[in-house]
Formats: sequence, structure tokens, C-alpha cells
Amino acid sequence: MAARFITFEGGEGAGKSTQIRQLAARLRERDIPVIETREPGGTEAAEAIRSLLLSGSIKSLGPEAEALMFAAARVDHVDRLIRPALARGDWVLCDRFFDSTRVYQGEAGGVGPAMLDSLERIAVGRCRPDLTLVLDLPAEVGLGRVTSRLKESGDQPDRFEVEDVDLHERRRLAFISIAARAPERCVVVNADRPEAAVAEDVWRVVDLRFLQEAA
Ligand code: T5A
Repeated sequence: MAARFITFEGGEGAGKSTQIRQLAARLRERDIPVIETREPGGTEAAEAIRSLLLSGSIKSLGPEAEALMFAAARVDHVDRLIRPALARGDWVLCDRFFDSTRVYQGEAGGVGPAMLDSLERIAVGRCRPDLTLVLDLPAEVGLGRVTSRLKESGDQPDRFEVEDVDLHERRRLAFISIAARAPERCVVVNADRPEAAVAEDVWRVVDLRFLQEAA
């Protein structure tokens, strides 16, 4: 069976990590080799850049500089982890990818499409997702989940989690608009439901697109 590259996108607390774990488990039950990864991050260098970005210490440099940093992390992630994994035949499930840059730094951050196109060409090249699942829910619900998780863990919110709900709602609409412009790649899933119901929808899409086709 061909390797598949599946990205999960959406707002804060949409349930991307949760759904990646569940999908990975179901694929492994079928003896499909799976790599779970995330952006920014996934390699040593990219995780170091992640710490810098999420700490907020370079926020003052502005969204263009942040877009460059996200792209630098992506170059390493694609070159050292994603592309080799796909070449080996592994499926790659990635928590956020270039759509997040389009939304956070682009549509909601003011970085222009020409710069984003160039960064995408450099960092992603032809390593494009076969499927993007956009987990959609009201920003307020996602932020509520993040707040509960932070209360439990005692962690502090990151640079993006502290931003106001209106900005997060604009990002939500930007993800929906990307999905509408790329219907062959993107599927929007209603994530404002119990985990198991969301997981069933995710599975249905993956099964229909890739597993039944291969049977
Ligand atoms: N960013 C990223 C950019 O600005 N540009 C870029 O190019 C990229 C790649 C990354 C930040 O960087 C920004 C976007 C982000 O702000 P992050 O910590 O990785 O930071 O942020 P998120 O990806 O948003 O991670 P979160 O953990 O906040 O969200 P998830 O993964 O969507 O949610 P998850 O699965 O961890 O769940 C959150 C909580 O909700 C519960 C979980 O148990 C957990 O406690 N939950 C549910 N509760 C009720 N019902 C459900 N269906 C639930 N599903 C999960």
C-alpha cells in the first residue's frame, strides 16, 4: 500500500493531537507503519525553534520573521523526517503543517501571499499532504479545553494561546476558507463533539479515501 501523508489542522484545542493518536492506533491495528509528528517540531532542530517561537521571545520581531522561523523548522522536518518516512513506506500523521502558516502568519497575521508562496516552495516543495483534516469548532470551546488542560498540568499558556478569542475565531474562518479552496485535499470535520464521534468521522474519511481504494 502506498505511503500517505495526512495533516491535521484547526484552532487551539481542536483535538488534533488526540485524533492523531486514535487514528495512528487504528492504522497500526491493520499493520500499517505510522509516524506521528507535529509542527513546529518533529526533529531536534525544529523542536529547538518551536521552543523559541512558543515562548513568545521573538514575537516582537513581527509575523514575517516568525513565518521565516516556522519555515526554517519545516525545512528540517520535511528533509529529515517526513520525506524519508514516506520514502520508506510509512504513513505520516502531522499535527499542523503549512496551512497553519497560511492562517496564523498569513490571513490573520498580515504576511503576504508572495512571501508565503516562496516559503512553501522552499520548505515543502512537492512533499504535499494527500489529505488534510480540518478540525472545526468555535474558538471559545477550543480555548476552554486548553484552559482546562493547563489547569490540570500547571503549565503556562504559550504565545498564541493568550491571544483574544476574536483573533482565534478569524483563524477558524481562515481554515474553513482554505478547505473550501482545496476540496480535493481538505475535509472539514465537526470537532465540537465527543472524541469518539470525531474519531469515527476521521476514520470514515481515511478508510474511504485510502484503505477501500487499496483493497
Ligand atoms: N503555529 C503553528 C503557527 O503560528 N504557524 C505555523 O506554521 C505552525 C505550524 C503550536 C502553535 O504554533 C502556531 C499554532 C499554535 O498556536 P501547539 O501547542 O502545538 O502550538 O498548539 P496546538 O496545535 O493548537 O495544540 P493543542 O494541544 O492546543 O491543540 P490540539 O492538539 O488540537 O488539541 P488536543 O488533542 O491536545 O486536545 C486539547 C484538550 O482537549 C481535550 C484533550 O483531552 C486535551 O485536554 N479534547 C477534548 N475534549 C472534549 N471533546 C473532545 N472531542 C476533545 N478532544 C480533545
